Amino acid sequence: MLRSLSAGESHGKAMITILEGLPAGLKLDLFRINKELKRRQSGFGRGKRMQIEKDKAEIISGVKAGVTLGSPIGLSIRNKDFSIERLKKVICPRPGHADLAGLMKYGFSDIRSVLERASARSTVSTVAIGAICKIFLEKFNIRISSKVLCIGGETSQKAMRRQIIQAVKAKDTVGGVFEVVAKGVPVGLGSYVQPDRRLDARLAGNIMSIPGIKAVEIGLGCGYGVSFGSEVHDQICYSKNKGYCRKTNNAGGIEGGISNGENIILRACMKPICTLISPLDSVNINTKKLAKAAIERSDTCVVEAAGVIGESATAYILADAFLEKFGSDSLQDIKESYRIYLKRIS
Ligand code: EPS
Repeated sequence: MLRSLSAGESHGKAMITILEGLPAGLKLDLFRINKELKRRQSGFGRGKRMQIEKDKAEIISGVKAGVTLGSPIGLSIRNKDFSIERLKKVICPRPGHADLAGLMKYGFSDIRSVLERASARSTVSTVAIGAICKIFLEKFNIRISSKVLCIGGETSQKAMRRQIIQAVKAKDTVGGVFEVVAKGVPVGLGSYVQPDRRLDARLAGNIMSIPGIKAVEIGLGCGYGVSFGSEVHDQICYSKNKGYCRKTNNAGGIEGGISNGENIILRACMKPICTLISPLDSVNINTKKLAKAAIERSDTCVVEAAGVIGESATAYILADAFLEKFGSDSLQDIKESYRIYLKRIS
């Protein structure tokens, strides 16, 4: 079973994360991990922090001569903007962020104490461990990608870009929808025997844990709500060379909480970033008087980056489910276990 823990504030010394449960014998490519981190920083509409940080992971533990030991993998990504002790106090909570709820929950007098950890900067850790999980999954020809489906309701590249430019001009922000697809996933990951073992529940939960995500769909998603069963359930077929297959994939590769061998397809909605340069109404937490929300350096649109983070969140769950089914001590044993399984089901 995979376990991970992350720590670090947006303007603290570093973002650190530990990934426990990966097998021994996996060659880790640091260049590949850093390439994923660079993808996270990209996208039209990203903010000025992305010009400051050049996120690179430093492997602290769990690896010898570039190969995993089966012990916890510790990673550190330093913050070039290490300024937490000298940043100004924040006293007007931003609608949509953790500011007010966090202030009340933890009893702070400065919203900065909330936003430092609530910041989307924490997704650096998600992508660092997600990159490692991708490297593991690719040993079994499982590959994960993402694409932006819409921004501000527009779906063509040109119109999406126009929406972002319009948001910049209006000192506003804009959200959208991205899709993650996992190919090569074998039938049999996850299980219906317990709610917390259902693969769809685990995937949806991990995608939903990305800051700013407000909806997750699998396959046809809410489309099922406006259809008859005869229109949407994926009819089953069989062929000598492919074995069991489906004529359609409305289920998005998961039935009964178990991967069914089709592509796993997820869609998620990333809300518009909460910091607006033309701020919304809020309340000064000291005077309780009406005030404009705080303005923090931020992005105009992060939907493309959210797709990259969504890939990592998906990779983590699929790697966890894969290890749960085929063992997790050594890559060599897992490969043998997988070979025997594929032979049996074919
Ligand atoms: C981000 C880091 C943050 C923000 C942004 C994304 O850095 P800073 O606050 O120093 O600019 O730019 O965070 C948010 C959009 C948010 O709402 O928390 C990052 O690394 O992705």
